[in-house]
Amino acid sequence: MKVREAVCALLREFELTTIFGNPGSTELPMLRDFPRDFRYVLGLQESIVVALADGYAQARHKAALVNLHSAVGVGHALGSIFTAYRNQTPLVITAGQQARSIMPYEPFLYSEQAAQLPKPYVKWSVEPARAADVPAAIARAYYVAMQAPRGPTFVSIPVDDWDQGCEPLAARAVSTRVGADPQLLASAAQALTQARRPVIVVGASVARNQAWDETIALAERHNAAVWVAPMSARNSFPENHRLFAGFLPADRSGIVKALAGNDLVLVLGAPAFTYHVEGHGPHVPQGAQLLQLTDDPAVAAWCPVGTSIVTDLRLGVAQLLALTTAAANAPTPLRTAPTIAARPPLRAPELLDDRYLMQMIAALRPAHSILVEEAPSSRAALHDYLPIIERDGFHTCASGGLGHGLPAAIGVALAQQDGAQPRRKVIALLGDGSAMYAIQGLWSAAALGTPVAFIIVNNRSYQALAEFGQHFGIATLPCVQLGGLDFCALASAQGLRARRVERAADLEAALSEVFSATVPMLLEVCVR
Ligand SMILES: Cc1ncc(C[n+]2csc(CCOP(=O)(O)OP(=O)(O)O)c2C)c(N)n1
Repeated sequence: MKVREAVCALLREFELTTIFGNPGSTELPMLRDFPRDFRYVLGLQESIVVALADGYAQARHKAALVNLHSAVGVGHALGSIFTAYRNQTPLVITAGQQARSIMPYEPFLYSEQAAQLPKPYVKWSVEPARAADVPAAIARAYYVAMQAPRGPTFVSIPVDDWDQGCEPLAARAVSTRVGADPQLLASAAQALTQARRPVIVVGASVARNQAWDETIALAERHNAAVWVAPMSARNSFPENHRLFAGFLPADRSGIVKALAGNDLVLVLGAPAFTYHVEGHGPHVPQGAQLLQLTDDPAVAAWCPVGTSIVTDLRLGVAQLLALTTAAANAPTPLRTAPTIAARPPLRAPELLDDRYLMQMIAALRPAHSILVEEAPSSRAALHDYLPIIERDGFHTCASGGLGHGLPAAIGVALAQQDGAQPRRKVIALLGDGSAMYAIQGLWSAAALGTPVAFIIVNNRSYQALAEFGQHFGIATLPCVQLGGLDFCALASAQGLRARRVERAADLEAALSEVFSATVPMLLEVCVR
């Protein structure tokens, strides 16, 4: 059979029949006789293509397939590939390449070191030695992408390979989860049972490994306060739970201060810890023991103190539940966050601000809706006024790279459209600066008809950077003022309905409209 037929058959078995791509001449033969059961999702620049696929894969807890244009297309995609790597999102990324017979003559579009180009931010990368090896390369790329820790893989495919002959290849069962060392886990269980006052820190792999219920049960069993790990990209614990303690800062002394008074810090599915600023001194409070369960052996290896156990989080936490008993006198957990219900509601301000916006979104958002956030300086307001209480209800990027949120939200919404039940409304909460890294993603939302509610928090600046300047003692920066951007025009130019709000009095009606829309819609909220 031809390589194209063998690959299509394999992709069907892997449920990879949606191709997220942006085509060029070197990819066209892949698309000949495009099968009816396949779908091509077009993104208008490669960084958007990869982020679309990232959101889609995360929402489905399955791999997604990407096709990029040879060298420059991969180059455009690199930022999003880095983010997918940090997000641990399983992506099989293919890219076109020039024909094998003319490679010696440095042809137009040739990527001389194609397999090297996306490294080190792919887990495996190859340009197969022969056309006949392409199906096996794609199969391996899929299995590696799905193995823990999940992540992107890359296959460069010369344009003339698709019509060459090859042997068919059947999909195999290859395990995707790892289990803990039983001895280490037993001693961890013992330490947890004996702890006077344990505290839990949850990270994104609790959500990625679908360990939501197990984590709640473990926290309740040990009456342990639960903090969210610094910069966590997913939600892993209900923020209205009595044991929810809040969000750890990304600096060392702040973490030690927040966790002080606990004798055991159990970190689930997170690095310990992600720092954003320089810090010194201990990593955990004096006298506290650190226990980490992580699905990433590299994260286990660089953890500075304590015991690290490599395991799938769902398996590992379920085993801890099986091995531990509740402490006889469960102590009162230290320091839980004031519940949002206990916070006095904000009155409508003269000039709109992000805190009031978050409060209104919390009040009006559709039940079960999913928030995809990329609005850096509004994080604190989000934490304080917009609680995330349901599993898989929140996404942001783990890399800190802007340009992910807008297309990722479309990918998450496409997964809802594709039959995830119940269908959940997707709200993309984006800073004005962030939105501009991927604004042409709106075109894909319009083309797909995915009913994302895009909310732009327009403060006309890179506010987070203006604020971060103070950390370095810099009062004013020459590069943080935006302004002059008309998001309604940018949206309607790409086929989206759009509306702008400047006064608090108009916010409720506008939010209600964008939340009930059955098509993608953008709401630009001008805040001070
Ligand atoms: C790809 C990329 N480039 C630059 C940055 C640095 N950066 C961090 S926050 C920020 C400002 C974002 O502005 P906006 O989305 O308007 O949100 P605000 O800070 O105003 O809340 C920038 C540029 C980044 N994180 N990623």
